[in-house]
Amino acid sequence: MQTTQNTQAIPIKGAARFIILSELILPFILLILGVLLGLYQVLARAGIIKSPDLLGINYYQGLTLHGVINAVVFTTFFAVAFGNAIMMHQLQRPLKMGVQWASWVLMVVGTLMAAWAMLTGRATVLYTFYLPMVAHWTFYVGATLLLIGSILPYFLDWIPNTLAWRRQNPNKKLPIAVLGNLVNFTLWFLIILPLATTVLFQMLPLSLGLAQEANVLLSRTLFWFFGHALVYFWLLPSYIMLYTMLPKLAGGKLYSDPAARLAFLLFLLFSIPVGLHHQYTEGGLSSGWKLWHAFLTFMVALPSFITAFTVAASLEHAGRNNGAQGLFGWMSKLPYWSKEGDKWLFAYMIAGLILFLFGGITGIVNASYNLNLIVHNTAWVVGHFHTTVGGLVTLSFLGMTLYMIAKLRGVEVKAKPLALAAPYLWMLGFVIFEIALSISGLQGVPRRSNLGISYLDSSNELLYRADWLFWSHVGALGGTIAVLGFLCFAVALVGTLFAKPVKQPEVDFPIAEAIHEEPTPLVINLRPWVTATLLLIAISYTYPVYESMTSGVLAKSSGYQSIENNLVPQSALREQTKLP
Ligand code: HAS
Repeated sequence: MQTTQNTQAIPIKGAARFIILSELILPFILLILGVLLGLYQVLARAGIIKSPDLLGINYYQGLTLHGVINAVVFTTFFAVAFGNAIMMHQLQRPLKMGVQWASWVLMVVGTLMAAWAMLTGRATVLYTFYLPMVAHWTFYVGATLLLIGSILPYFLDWIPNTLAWRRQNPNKKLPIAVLGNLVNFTLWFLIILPLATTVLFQMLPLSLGLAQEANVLLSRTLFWFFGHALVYFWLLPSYIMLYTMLPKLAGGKLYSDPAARLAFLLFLLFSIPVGLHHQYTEGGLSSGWKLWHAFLTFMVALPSFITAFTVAASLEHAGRNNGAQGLFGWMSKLPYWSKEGDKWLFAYMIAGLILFLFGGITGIVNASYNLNLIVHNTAWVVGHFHTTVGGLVTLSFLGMTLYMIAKLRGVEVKAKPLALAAPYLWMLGFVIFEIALSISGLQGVPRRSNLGISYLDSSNELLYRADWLFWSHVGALGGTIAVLGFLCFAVALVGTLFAKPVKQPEVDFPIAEAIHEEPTPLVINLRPWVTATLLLIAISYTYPVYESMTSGVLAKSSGYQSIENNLVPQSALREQTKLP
């Protein structure tokens, strides 16, 4: 089979250009609010802001907006925009505009509905939104429209285009980026199904008053069926960039084409049957099944270890190409600060990779059944996800957003020094934040708590914990540095957005060639992988779902009192959160 990575730029104009550009710009506008609310969170948690709300947005409402905008809306829009562009580029086929418009309208309307519900305090349910918390129906319908809109291109545009490409190129391997993107959206489709089940049959009826009760355990099991694989839906676009673009940006080649394909296929296999690792402490599920999911969670780290090796080998190759000597000399011959051409994009990926080292180590700790009992629901977990989704994922998405906007507008990236400083400030900020939150977590600092009006309020004799103060302040410092990085990025992005075009708009990516391209049947035939994936999901989830249905606790039992709390007006909520 021949190699197939397309490296030709494709001219783009009209509706296709508008759709991809707006799918990048709209979430970026929301992201500004999401990041600023993140700053409020970290300052409130450190007790630097001592208030139950900021500008009328209370702590939990802000936390919900921060999580939903940053982790759900920004990532979903980006995945679709990037998927559209990479499929066009690698298959050299136009997008199907009817499908794209339908997808765009559904995603935008859905986002606006959910944003309205959150901003008006009708959906203060955090980004995980599982029962027993209940939001206004517009939140669920909005989220559903966003998800349906995001999956349409996969079924009605990318799959038909891939099949047409296959017919024209029977002897060529699917380009790696196409494989990665299709794996990602296959995963997306499979995990939307359990989420839709709990949203449509449990949450929405409760919210509309059509049902009075729901099985909370079942809802959570279905949510985490979706919820952990969701993190790989965020991660895989970054991995596509690491495998297909980073080696070229660094000045070299991808070390191994089959290793890249194997990593994506292993994600398909292992991303889903691991959800119970979020429920180790949850009663009603037997420990044998939790242990099985713990085992599979270690397996899902395998493709990331493969990636660490393959990316490091590709970077070593690039460093030696750039003239490096000795065992580790290659590390100093990479274009960390290069402003030449598109090489500035390297900074976003390498800074993300360094953060991901922390995210990976903390993830393995989380996965360990016994260690998880120490860190669960503490600040430790917050550190973990700010170096994974907040680290590699956000940095690569931001860098690629800037890169794609420049190409789609036919302009040069503006304020390159700021664009280059941004990822390193973000990285520095979140390394500090991660260390601080990990230590805080081990001290027992809870996550999702407004510490400023509770444990870190010195006037509160009952709760005050002076020993939590130092690391919370260090965390606030880290968060503030990261927000500074974001502001640098925002200046470069806005400059690029309004710069005068100097060339034809195009879709173009710096796609690397591979050093090793040996034919490897294991990673070419997709059918066994899909079959094994469905089988493993069935084995891992049949009994836990049955157990949840038979031993789940109902939402109105005495352990859960918050359903009404989430539907009360803001003024009443504020009264309730006031401490004596
Ligand atoms: Fe996680 C909780 C386990 C990866 C996101 N995770 C979360 C939550 C989020 C999240 C958002 O087992 C919180 C959910 C909530 O709100 O409750 N996670 C893992 C494991 C991995 C992992 C085992 N997580 C991610 C990724 C995320 C993400 C990726 C987002 C994108 N996570 C857990 C568990 C929990 C959890 C438990 C529940 C905790 C609890 O109790 O609530 C693994 O996939 C990680 C594997 C990663 C590696 C790292 C490989 C390193 C690489 C970098 C190489 C660097 C180079 C640079 C080459 C093994 C690829 C070279 C440098 C030069 C200078 C040249």
